[in-house]
Amino acid sequence: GTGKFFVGGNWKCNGTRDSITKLVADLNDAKLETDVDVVVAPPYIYIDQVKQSLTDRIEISAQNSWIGKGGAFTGEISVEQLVDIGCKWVILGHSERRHIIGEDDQFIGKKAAYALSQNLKMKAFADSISNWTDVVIAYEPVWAIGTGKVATPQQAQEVHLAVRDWLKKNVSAEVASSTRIIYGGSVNGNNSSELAKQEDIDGFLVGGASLKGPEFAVIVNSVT
Ligand code: G2H
Repeated sequence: GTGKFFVGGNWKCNGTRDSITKLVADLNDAKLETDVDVVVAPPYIYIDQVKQSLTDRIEISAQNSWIGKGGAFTGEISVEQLVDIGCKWVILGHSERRHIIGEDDQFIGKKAAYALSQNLKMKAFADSISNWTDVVIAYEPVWAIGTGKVATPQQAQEVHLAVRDWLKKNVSAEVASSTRIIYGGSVNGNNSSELAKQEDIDGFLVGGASLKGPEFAVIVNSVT
């Protein structure tokens, strides 16, 4: 693996004030290994609630951001607003936004460039990146997303290595060796430790299993 492990919880469009209160309490109670970066991504409207109540040990991500500065863009949330409310990260280019909402490479690339320009870090694949230090790449095979069908450690390793080779050829050897490449797609408390043993898997983006605090903690602690 490369550098510090990274485990993100992508809550997607789930939760209520009550369920999130419970989830935050469970996360605050969990004993998390120190050597892992831990981030959770609540729905926009609960970010402030989570920021007010969650331990500083866990950083907060948004699940999306607008492509540029805020203004007359009904229904959108700007990077500046996310930074203002205490968000450190944003997930961009998730396949649900590509396939269901129709975002394409160009649109995602614009968002990525703008988010990075405002010092929001990113977990996503994207073009238009000049500073890779703040980028985490998530590989999620579409057939593994929310299906309960996880990639085998060998399958995931093969793709992570290919992504790293791509970075080496297209960006630089240094970026290839320092950028964290995390796996997503039906990761749970039973399969995370085998996956984490693979050389090129540097952490996880967890969906369904991140909605259960104790299980999410098991995943965080399984990577060390
Ligand atoms: C894949 C993943 C997290 P899940 O999208 O982004 O979700 O773990 O539910 O497959």
